[in-house]
Formats: sequence, structure tokens, C-alpha cells
Amino acid sequence: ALVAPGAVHVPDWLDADRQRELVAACREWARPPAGLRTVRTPGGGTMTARQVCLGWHWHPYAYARTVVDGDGTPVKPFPAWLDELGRRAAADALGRAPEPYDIALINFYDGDARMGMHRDADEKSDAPVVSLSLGDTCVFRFGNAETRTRPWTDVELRSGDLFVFGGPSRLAYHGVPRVRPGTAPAALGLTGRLNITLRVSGFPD
Ligand code: MD3
Ligand code: FE
Repeated sequence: ALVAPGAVHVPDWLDADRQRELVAACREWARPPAGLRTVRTPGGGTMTARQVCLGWHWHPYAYARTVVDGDGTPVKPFPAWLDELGRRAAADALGRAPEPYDIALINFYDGDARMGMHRDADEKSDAPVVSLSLGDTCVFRFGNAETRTRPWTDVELRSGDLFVFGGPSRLAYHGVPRVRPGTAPAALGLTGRLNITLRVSGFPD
């Protein structure tokens, strides 16, 4: 479904087996070194969703090759199979795939974690962002490119859903105002919510 120009929601894009594989991979990536961390913003805030990065390490508001705001170790590599998944996702949703994906940001939501309204503008490329949701359902708030405020559209993202943000939606404000506890598919064996975003850095190797 087209939610806004360039913003396409594909419910249930990942089958149950693929969801389980991705959860298992995320659990491996979450292990130290360069594992799951709490992100602190320059203003003294703390993000409630914890994060692990592949390929390039995101820290507010830039990218690095090492975990500069954590254990200082090299960021985990971005696997080729994740690029293939990302390009297939973009092609399914938008009809075309961009240059290779080389960044994954994986957010772990437990308890009452959320994410405030923000834009993702630290990548040099304007290639579409691919988002994959696993576990608990969340309310995803998709805003506009001009302001952090209304108008916005609230969409429920469920385990297995794909969302692709390209074109005019790439720089839109967005956030996760709430997660619905206990809504994950029982067979997934996941408490809370995981979100994987795949991005194209546009940075030189
Ligand atoms: C629209 N993550 O990692 S995914 C993020 O569910 C982020 O963890 C949320 O916002 C989450 O930056 C929302 C949907 C999403 C991700 C990236 C976008 C929407 C986007 C980038 C540009 C525009
Ligand atoms: Fe974002």
C-alpha cells in the first residue's frame, strides 16, 4: 500500500521461517564486541530503543567505522545476503533497486521503548531505506518533510512487514510512539520488537 509518495507498506513480506532466521541473526549481531548499545544524544538524552549497527556505525549524528561511542571496536561487517534481501525488498515495493545496501541499523524495543520524531539525514545517498519489523506490533508515525508536527499518518507495523521509504518520503519525519506488548507471534520466541533498517551510505569505502 502507498502511504505517501515513495512510502510503500508491504504487510507480511517475510514468511515465518525468514522472520525466525532474521531474529536469530539479530541475536548474534547483538553480542559483544560491537554489540547492542544504548545511544546517548549530544543534548544529554538517552534513546530507549537499544541499537546495533552493521557496515557503518551510526552515532548522533554521523557514521564511523568503529563504535566510537561504545566499546571502540570495529563495526561488524555488512553481509552480502542482507544486501540481496534489501534490493529484493526495494524492487518488490518500488519496482527498482538502488546501488548496494551497506548499512544496517537494528533497533531493539523492550519495555516501553519508543522513538521520537526525527529525520534520517546522515547518509550521503538518497537511496530508499528498507525497514523490516519483527516481534511486537508498533504504531509507526509517518510525518512530513517540513515539520516534526502534524500532519502525520499512523500505521501499525506487524512482525514480517516491509516498509520502503524512497523519493520524497526519504527525508520525512517519522517515529515510533508506542509498541504493543505481547503481540509478537508466539512461534517467533521474541519478547518486544526488533526493527532492521537497510541503507545506502554513499560513502567511499
Ligand atoms: C522514513 N526506525 O532506525 S522504521 C530509524 O521502527 C527508525 O525502529 C524506526 O526510524 C523503527 O531511523 C522506524 C521506519 C523508517 C526507517 C527509516 C526511515 C522510516 C524511515 C528513513 C527515512 C524515512
Ligand atoms: Fe529513522
